[in-house]
Amino acid sequence: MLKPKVTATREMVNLDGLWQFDTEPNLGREPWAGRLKTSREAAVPASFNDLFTDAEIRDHVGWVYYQRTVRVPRGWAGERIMIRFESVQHQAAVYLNGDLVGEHTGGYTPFDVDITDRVSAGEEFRLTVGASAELTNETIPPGELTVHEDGRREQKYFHDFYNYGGIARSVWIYSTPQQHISDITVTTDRAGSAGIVNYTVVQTGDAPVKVTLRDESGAVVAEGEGSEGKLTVQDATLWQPGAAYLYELTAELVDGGVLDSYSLNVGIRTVEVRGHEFLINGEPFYFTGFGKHEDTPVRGKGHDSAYLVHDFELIKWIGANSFRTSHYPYAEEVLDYADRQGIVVINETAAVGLNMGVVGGLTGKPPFPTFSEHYANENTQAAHAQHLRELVARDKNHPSVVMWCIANEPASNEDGAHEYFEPLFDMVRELDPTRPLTYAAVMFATPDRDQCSDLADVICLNRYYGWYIFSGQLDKAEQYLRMEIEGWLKKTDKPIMMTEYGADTQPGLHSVWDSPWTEEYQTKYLEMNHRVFDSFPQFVGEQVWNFADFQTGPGIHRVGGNKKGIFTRDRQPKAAAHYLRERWTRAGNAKPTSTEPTD
Ligand code: BDP
Repeated sequence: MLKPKVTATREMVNLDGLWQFDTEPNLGREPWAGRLKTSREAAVPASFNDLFTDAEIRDHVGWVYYQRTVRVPRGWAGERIMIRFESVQHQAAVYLNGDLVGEHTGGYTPFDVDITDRVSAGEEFRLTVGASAELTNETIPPGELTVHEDGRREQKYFHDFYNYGGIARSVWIYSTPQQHISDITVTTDRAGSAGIVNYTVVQTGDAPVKVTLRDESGAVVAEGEGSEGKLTVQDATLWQPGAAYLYELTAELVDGGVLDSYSLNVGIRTVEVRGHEFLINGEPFYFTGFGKHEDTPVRGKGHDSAYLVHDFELIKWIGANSFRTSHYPYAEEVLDYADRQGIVVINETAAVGLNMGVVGGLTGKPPFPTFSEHYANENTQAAHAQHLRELVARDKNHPSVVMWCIANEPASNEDGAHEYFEPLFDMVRELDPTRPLTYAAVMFATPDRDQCSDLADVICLNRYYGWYIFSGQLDKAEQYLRMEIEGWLKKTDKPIMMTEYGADTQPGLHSVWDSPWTEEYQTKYLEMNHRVFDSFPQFVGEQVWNFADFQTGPGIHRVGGNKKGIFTRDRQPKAAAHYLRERWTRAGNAKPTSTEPTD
């Protein structure tokens, strides 16, 4: 799926800004497509929840409506005209002058609505977008929706981050020629010092295809003809972690003149799992960094370029080389930026909460089986598959993306998990044979209980020894963590990494003892984990939970949100940030070595 772009043959208009906004209680349960009669306006892109002071809006379960008028540029006569929604969380209904013209389920992947036959160049239309953040056991992420006898709707969900809703990313109208390029797929390889760029162009019609590859100075380094081909770049400059280099591939439909033209960035690099190593460009790579969230004050999950730049600056300041898009695909702008900044990304789906054991709490005893009619059933699996197709379609060309993470903490220890996941892993391997696959394994999925590790190329573990178990007892935590890793090494020779480990920390709280919640404890907890990781050559990475504190749903186990951030929600460093900075800066992209404990 091609991101809308201005090219020699394409134009676009951004629809971000203030839209009229209202919620269903004021409008009734029926789909609303009339004129909104309200003085309330909501910012786009942003989650709507934290914008207003009214609790009924913040916690509204059901549809909300956004509305504005849009004028089609007068020069677009005869063009194909589309609306691109980058993210409507989680279900969208799109109305044009009152008619339903598009629907989409899945809040973290984009969709298009073709409005060519419904609008005229130079004229205005009324655009209404319904958004519902409701989650059921058949959506990804899943949730539980109860409609009470009095009509009240109650939403539960099985992840701790707040279930924000609304139009979280940009909206565009854009034009393409009628005869156009509809998709481009690029994969890369190396042959000695040469770089190989394989491309496939999908188009409407059958105009001849011309492809040109330019380097960063704009010089043409390779050319091709036809909708499929292989370009060779002599003495290629590789895309490397921490040293991004991007070529520009331009595809053109040329029949007499240029009918359509589209350009995208290409990073030449290889990714491979060999034995217990994770290789980028044939070199062992050790992941350092974080699980993140798209989460900021007031905007909620709304994309924000200022936070994007600042977060990447902090990632570089702390010496990290990577992050995981926990627990859903991030805005496409984030991946574009990671491509340009040389930051490595593990791209995760929104499949978080496929785990009834987590509902069972620390006992891990599910109230009912996760993989059953009652919860993760055939329809859930179909929604998961659709989500994966949309994710790969959007992100397949990003050099920064080195691995797909199919789910976060699914009940991979329960019966039925393998049957549920195997077809999904097979499908993604077919869609993208170039990238390794993984899932982030929950703590109940110990080496003796996990049933899905054969499906993954890298064993990714989320472990909280020293926090949820043996909290304040770091010696015991270290012993048990070590024992578990040894168990994994007996079971598999695949690379292992920690995709989550962390301790809630209230900035400003201090103690000379091992007291949970203090800044000292967060650092000691990390040091303990690192001593264990550093002693196993099979360990290929560490991503701390979390980059920053983030908003959570209601519940007494969180104090003003999840506080496991190394930075606060407004991005100030806690003490552990300085410790990590020292460790990661020293290591670069190589495996770090432990320093002595700080006491
Ligand atoms: C893990 C989840 C993550 C939570 C974290 C925590 O993957 O989303 O925020 O625990 O409890 O189980 O902090």
